[in-house]
Amino acid sequence: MGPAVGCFDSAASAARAETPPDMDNRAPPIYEEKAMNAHFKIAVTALCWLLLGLPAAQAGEKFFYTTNLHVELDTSEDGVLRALPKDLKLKAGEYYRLELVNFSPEQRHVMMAPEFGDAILMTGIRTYPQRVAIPGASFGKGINLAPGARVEIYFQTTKEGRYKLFCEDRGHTLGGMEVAIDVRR
Ligand SMILES: [Cu+2]
Repeated sequence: MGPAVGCFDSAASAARAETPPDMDNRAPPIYEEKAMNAHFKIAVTALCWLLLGLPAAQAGEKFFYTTNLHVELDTSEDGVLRALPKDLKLKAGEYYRLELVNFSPEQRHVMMAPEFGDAILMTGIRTYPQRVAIPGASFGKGINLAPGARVEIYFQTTKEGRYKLFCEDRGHTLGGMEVAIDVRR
């Protein structure tokens, strides 16, 4: 499996290279460097997959994904709580990266999705763009987002179903801070 190691490394790098730049332009230069090689790496990754017939995640790559999801939490000036988009449509068996961003200037949100957490295989959770692991955080125990915090969660969907991602603060959930997650075949 000598050549395969290189292929998996390339696959992981390609996935990272697809990370969108930070929305307020404070992304570290590493993203720009990666982006220059992105097309080449994606081509190499595609070739690896053709040759090996295996997704890179099966080699134990924690931060692998094929689809990026983005959910923004916000508290507007009129006090309305939001989580956007309201619906996420996922496919069973796929690899995802979910970005959670708290745009509330003052409020902390602890996002939960216990049933969804039981229906996936989570492989990694960390802040971005800093990439600091968050030990103990999960959809079951809660994902703590201080004002301005950004967290990325890597997982594979396993079971079909309809799930809810919501803020632990019941008032926030009732105010609209809730996202429906549909997992289908
Ligand atoms: Cu909240």
